[in-house]
Amino acid sequence: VSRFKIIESTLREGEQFANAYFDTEIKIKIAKALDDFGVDYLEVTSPAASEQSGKDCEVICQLGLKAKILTHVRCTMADAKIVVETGVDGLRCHWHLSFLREFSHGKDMAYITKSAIEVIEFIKSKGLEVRFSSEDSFRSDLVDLLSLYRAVDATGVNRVGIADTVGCATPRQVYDLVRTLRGLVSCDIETHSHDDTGCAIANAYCALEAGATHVDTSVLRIGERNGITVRLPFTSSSSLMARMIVADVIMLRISLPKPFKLNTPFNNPITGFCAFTYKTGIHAKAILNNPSTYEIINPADFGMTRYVHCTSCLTGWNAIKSRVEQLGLFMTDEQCKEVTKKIKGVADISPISIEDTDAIIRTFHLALGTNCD
Ligand code: HCA
Ligand code: CU
Repeated sequence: VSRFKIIESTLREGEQFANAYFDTEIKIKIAKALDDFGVDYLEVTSPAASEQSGKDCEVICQLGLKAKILTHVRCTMADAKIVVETGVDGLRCHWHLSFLREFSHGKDMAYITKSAIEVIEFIKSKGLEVRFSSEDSFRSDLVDLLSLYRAVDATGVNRVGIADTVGCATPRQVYDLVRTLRGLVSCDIETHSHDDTGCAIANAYCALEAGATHVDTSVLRIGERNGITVRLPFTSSSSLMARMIVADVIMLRISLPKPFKLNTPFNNPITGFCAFTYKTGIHAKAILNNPSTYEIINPADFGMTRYVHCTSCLTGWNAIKSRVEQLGLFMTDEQCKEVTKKIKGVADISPISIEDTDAIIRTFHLALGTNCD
């Protein structure tokens, strides 16, 4: 996987998420935060969707962000004409191509190809970047898809996109299709994966391995139905970045932006509350000796903290020893082992909190002092 570009689609795909409601103010906040994070592109809802969407698109274009602003339109001259005047840097147009397209637009390949070329040439004539994709690429006829993309490539389009609109693709299928396409077109290749069957991260990664150059992401992976690919390491997101870091593709040193306190899923990679929490005694011991033993990502790179859990029946004495030190107390190893037994005994009966553990340690410590006297 070589260097790739992020097309951040929280403001387009993310707006298609059932519970998303973004007013202008929140759109601006999201756009600025993503820009600060360093995404290459921001994709916003089509100005053809509604009057306010058009106004918001213009506002975002005027923010002077480093990221290029893209929007997403149907591949028609009518949509393209509305959008080229809004100040965006580029357009992403698409045709539904699957065998089920008769239920969508019902157009044949000749029509689709002709209109794609016309729209792409028009957008290019306006000096804007243009990407063409087929919705539901993985349930589209392969010969149709490849012929269409070859014709589109010949127009000088900047990019073609593979979209797993329904989230049905497997990593191998994605790898094969992108690899085949890589051998056929000279333009860049974008990948867009929905997560209906839980393969979105793996699929995005395989697309990049096979030669894709651009990947669509959204914060918290929100999007239509259960969302798209990728969560950025931005605030509460993370999966693709975790994958990339472990594959040594990128090494990020970032601190998480403060203004966005999102409700992070508890088991989110990197940013979930338990992403760096260790519970069993065996793991805790090794983590305290050398975190790499059980940890492939360094929490400090993301401003996160490692946490050795010490309030359960699985807690080992090394974890308790570390807690004793954190509390500023001194105990011998034997004493730490003894108090660990007490803590395990209580935790066997009912769940205990860190305050309970601390209280048991302090009481035990106090009794030691008393004994000494
Ligand atoms: C949509 C469809 C889309 C487009 C993706 C793309 C999809 O909601 O309009 O063009 O890359 O999943 O197919 O999001
Ligand atoms: Cu989508």
